[in-house]
Amino acid sequence: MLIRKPADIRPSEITSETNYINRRDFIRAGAIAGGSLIAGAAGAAVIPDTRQAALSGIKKSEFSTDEAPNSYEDITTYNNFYEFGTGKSDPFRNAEDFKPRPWSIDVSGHAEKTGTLDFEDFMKPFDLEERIYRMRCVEAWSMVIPWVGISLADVVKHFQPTSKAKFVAFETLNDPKQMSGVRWGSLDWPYREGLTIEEATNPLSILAVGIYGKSIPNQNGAPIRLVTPWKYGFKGIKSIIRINFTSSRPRTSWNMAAPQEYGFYANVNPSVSHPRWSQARERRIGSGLFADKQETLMFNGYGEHVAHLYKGLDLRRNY
Ligand SMILES: Nc1nc2c(c(=O)[nH]1)N[C@H]1C(S)=C(S)[C@@H](COP(=O)(O)O)O[C@H]1N2
Ligand SMILES: [Mo]
Repeated sequence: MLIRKPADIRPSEITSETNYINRRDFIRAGAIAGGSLIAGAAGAAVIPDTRQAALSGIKKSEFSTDEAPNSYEDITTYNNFYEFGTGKSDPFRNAEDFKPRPWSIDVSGHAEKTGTLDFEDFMKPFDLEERIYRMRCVEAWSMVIPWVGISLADVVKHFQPTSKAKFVAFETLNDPKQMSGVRWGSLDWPYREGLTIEEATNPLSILAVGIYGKSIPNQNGAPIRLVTPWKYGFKGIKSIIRINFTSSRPRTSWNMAAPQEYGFYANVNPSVSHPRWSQARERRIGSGLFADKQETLMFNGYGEHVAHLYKGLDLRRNY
């Protein structure tokens, strides 16, 4: 985000990304179907990555938007995941061999239940839900993503935080062997994020483990990542290995990197500009290169569920 502004994303770059995808999926489709998909010439729809496992027992949610979701292609090829590079198509290309299993999550801090859990054991107590949410990146682009996830409020309650726990801190895996981007100093690794306990237990907050009914692809934060749809996308920390209940506000990656540009709260707010660009409007990915930008909504349109969390807080100072 420090590195490139939305205006720097040129149409030529998007074209070359599309060509790349068609080439890769052409090769993959050939391997699966013995080359019988030759008719899928340039410009054809990309074949979704069939290696993702289908998830079952997914409940619908009243919190889902009825806006049209972005395509699987948009959601899995236009990403921010600096551990795999800073370009939008880098995570798609560089995370292919990343191993999201076996995986364990360490739960620590002010809670009755703590310890290191295998991913499968971590997941067991919780129900899978579909949550179709808008996602607004601080770089002024947005998508609609049909996540599959578990309620973060359920997760927090399960571990029984004590009265000392005021925040929940998260950390991403930091593995230079698997993540080519962490060999570079683009951020101070590991990627870190955090929420207040009230934010973490808001019904909108989820830990996502899937997209479009299948397990979440590596580039989107496999095997588990945070989603808080009223906040800028950078709060949605990917590939989580650590959850820590803390009494003081945890340090968070983009706030550490540029505190005058990225705050702790990072609530979507069209009236507070980024120092280098306006946040009043956003480009919906997939709407076409010449589509008008759309208006950005306060709390990304989720105010009825979250505005009460910030009563009495000056949202211009506490950005
Ligand atoms: N570990 C980690 N998590 C991350 C990031 C990152 O670079 N590293 N980028 C963030 C940003 S800026 C955004 S907009 C979202 C993008 O999520 P998506 O690629 O699944 O759309 O992931 C967030 N989570
Ligand atoms: Mo972002």
